[in-house]
Amino acid sequence: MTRMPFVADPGWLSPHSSPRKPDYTPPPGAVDSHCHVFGPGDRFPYASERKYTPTDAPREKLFALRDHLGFERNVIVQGTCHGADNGALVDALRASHGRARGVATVRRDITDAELQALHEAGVRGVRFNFVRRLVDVTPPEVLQEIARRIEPLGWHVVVYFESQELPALEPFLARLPMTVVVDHMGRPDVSQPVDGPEFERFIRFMRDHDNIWSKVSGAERLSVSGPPDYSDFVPFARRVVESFPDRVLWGTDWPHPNLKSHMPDDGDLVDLLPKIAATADLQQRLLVDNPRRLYWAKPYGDIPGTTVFDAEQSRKGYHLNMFCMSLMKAANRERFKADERACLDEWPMSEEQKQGVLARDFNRLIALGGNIYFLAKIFATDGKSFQWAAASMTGMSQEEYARMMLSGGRAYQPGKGKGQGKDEGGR
Ligand code: 0GY
Repeated sequence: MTRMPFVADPGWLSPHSSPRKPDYTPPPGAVDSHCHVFGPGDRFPYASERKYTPTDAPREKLFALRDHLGFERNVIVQGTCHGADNGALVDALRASHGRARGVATVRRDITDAELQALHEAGVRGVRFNFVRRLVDVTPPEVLQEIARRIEPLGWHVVVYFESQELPALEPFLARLPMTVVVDHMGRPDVSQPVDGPEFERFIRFMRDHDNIWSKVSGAERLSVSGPPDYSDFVPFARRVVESFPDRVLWGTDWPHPNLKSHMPDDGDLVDLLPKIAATADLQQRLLVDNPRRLYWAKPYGDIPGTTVFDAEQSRKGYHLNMFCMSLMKAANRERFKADERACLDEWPMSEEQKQGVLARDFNRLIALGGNIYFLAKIFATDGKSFQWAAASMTGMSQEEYARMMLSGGRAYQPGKGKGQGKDEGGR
């Protein structure tokens, strides 16, 4: 059966066809935490209850933009034009090979098996939308039930509302037992003072409830002064980032649905980041640490002193570990000994990985995807043993380390910090 092609709404603005390369380089691992995929409509039809029909914004274009702007990952948020049919979202998540997570829209009658399938595809949250021009509002008792259903999966809730709705929504949102992420800072009027009553209300909301996070996105939607600087938007986002550095996310909002005034150049939006998050530390938290915690948390990520060599670590360390294996050959060992730097430069490793090898910093190399069984080729090339390497990784001399191991190994003593075991170093 051939489907009728969808026709975008009259005057619909499509995303920028060739955004410029931003001057700002996001930190390694940066996440665009708010973006969408729309269609293509002939594969993933738009929902009958939609309030707008967009131009297609398929996953290939989103992933190309991610690479062009210097991001590593995406969080794809279900757009209202797809209703509760998460087909396009799931397709994009699967095609991302773990580099995208999703926020879905679900109905109360979704089965546990369907929720589990969404989880396996990479969904980590649901979206509750209170913006009346986008959706028919769902009653709070239904949302409450959905929240109860998703809680066991460790998911969170993303909410979209207009600033005037906050007082009415606050009791409901604050009572939700999970993290609640507010889109676009609850859409403040940025022509008002940043310390005026409306935005103070939002800041107080975040201060009073530590389950509330905010996306400091939406410059192109909220700004009155407009591109390329969006200068009236910046102080609002900056205030939220500086007040709650561990509860903020940022996203492009590509493909920018429903814009009327202009279509932003996504390069301009990325160049706002150092103004919104003025230090490298704030940028790291906003773009890497916070989204990682919310979307890529590993159930085994908090085992003390242990980095599990999983698929992600293996991908990260692939070239490093292949370099290590090259040292199995005597000729390669000789070349490495003759000029370590030149030899490392033949491999497409990160500079951090190369520095780790040069410094023989094996803890750092494990964090960067190295596997100790491969890294062993480095210290074997130096004529060193496993015992020497293990000692170097604990900050002990080889003799101290050997004594500790011979007298029973490191013992855990409640109340004592790491490395304070009774037998440690025989001291
Ligand atoms: C956004 C904002 C809008 C639309 C949607 O799902 C959507 O339709 O989120 C909007 O029109 O303000 O964040 O994409």
